Amino acid sequence: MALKFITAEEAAMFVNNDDNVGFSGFTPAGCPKVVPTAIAKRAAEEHAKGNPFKIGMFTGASTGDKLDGELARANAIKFRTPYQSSKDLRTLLNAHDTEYFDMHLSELAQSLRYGFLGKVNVAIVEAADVTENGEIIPTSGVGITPTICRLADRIIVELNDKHPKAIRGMHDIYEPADPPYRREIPVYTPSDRIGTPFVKVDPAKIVGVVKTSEPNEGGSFAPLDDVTMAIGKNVAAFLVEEIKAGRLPKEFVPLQSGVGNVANAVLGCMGENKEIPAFNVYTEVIQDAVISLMKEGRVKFASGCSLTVSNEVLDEIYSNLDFFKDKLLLRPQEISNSPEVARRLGLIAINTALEADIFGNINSTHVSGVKMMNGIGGSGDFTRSAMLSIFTTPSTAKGGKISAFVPMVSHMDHSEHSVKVIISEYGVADLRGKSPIQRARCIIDNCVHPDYRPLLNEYLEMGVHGHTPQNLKACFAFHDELAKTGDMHNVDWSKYND
Ligand code: 0RQ
Repeated sequence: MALKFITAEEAAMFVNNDDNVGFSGFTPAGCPKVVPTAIAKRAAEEHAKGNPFKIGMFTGASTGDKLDGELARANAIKFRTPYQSSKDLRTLLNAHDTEYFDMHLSELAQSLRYGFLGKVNVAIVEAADVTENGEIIPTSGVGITPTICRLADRIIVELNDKHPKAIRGMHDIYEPADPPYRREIPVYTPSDRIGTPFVKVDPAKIVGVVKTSEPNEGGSFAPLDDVTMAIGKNVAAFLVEEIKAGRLPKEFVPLQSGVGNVANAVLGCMGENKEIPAFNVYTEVIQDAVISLMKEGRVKFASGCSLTVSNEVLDEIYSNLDFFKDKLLLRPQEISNSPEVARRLGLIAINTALEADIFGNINSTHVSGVKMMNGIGGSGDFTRSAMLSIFTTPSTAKGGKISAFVPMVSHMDHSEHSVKVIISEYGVADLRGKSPIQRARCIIDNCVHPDYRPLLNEYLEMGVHGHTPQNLKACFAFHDELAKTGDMHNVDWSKYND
């Protein structure tokens, strides 16, 4: 069947008010750009005429500004899942102008197939290539592409020539069967290929192909500061000790690491520390540091869901496909983030916390317990199933006025039962095998900023009995004082301990 080439504006006409739209990609990598922008323009025009125009949105994870940003600014989003990191969208969902369902990324594709989240009317996918018989080659991120293409009534392809057709072969597309027919996902090492190099769709559903040369929206990383470097070095030193003590195999195990500056610094420090053997990566986002370590032979293979790299690094990969193609594999998030595979491979999972409590619970999502930052993303998929789950965080935020360590987290994403180790710029708290009070002492002594250690020790000495000595009247005093005075230093326990 011949492909029909259309403009972005024509493509936008296939999306109706109240439709649920699935988008390809994972982080800005692999997301469509010109069609979402045209949909946002269409929404603004309809709103100007007094007509409603809002869509439900399923994506892999966060997206680029040309997707979440444009649609949020046009107030065109009715419902959004599973993860976002857009400033404009964050404003909408914290004001309830957009309903947001924050969910584990590994679960989205199957939740769509099971029908828990409603119909997928349209799939809009970025491609490096598309054939007349319906083979779509994704670009630098996969996300939920195979599932939305299979479930959608209509498929729009954004064919982006910034991504060479020669990346065919860098993807491994596999969708598991649904219960009661599900079998194991047969990934036994990070480099195992289990699927096809393309997404196969019914070509009759492709309503149009939009050609574009829109550049990737890859960001760059902040220069490493003392705090991120210290965290990175602490992680690397801890892992070296674990190998020496025989608690990690000397061949090492694959690594998952979250997104952002701290994660990039941690990987850089691990690569520099030659006591850690060259390792494999089994993760969701492959960042710049993985690529530079691959060039040095320190990372042997990386399996992920996206190349969330800066544009310079993406160009470098595309210019050296002979070197990179057998060392990188991009999979749907149902596979890259599969808890089954994470448990089998025995991953070391390293993710970042917004706040932690002294008993080892983690808040990754809600500022002061109420305002959504981004979402849980893949952190839960990996943390619960990893062989060794680590959370990193700077000990303070906002110039020291906020302690990242508090008596009780104001929202809980990862419980004490899943969190094995916490690391700040001050040191490492190994929580394994410790009771709540032992964990609290360990975190206060090793990770908390010295300014806040006395306050948290006093909290433990308030005379509460029980296995976990939480004072339910005082446990949110840090947050209370932040809200009232703008500084957690001002906590005065006498106000809470009557
Ligand atoms: O605010 O931007 O105004 O300066 O929060 O904090 O230290 O820059 O950290 O960018 O690594 O993000 C948890 C949000 C950390 C991220 C989170 C303020 C701080 C700053 C950001 P400013 P940093 P990062 C893989 C795995 C969940 C998903 C996940 C995340 C801003 O890592 O979204 O792990 N994780 N996915 O000042 C108030 C506190 C604060 C605070 C920091 N306690 N209270 N504000 N901030 N701590 C990725 C995917 O799943 C795709």
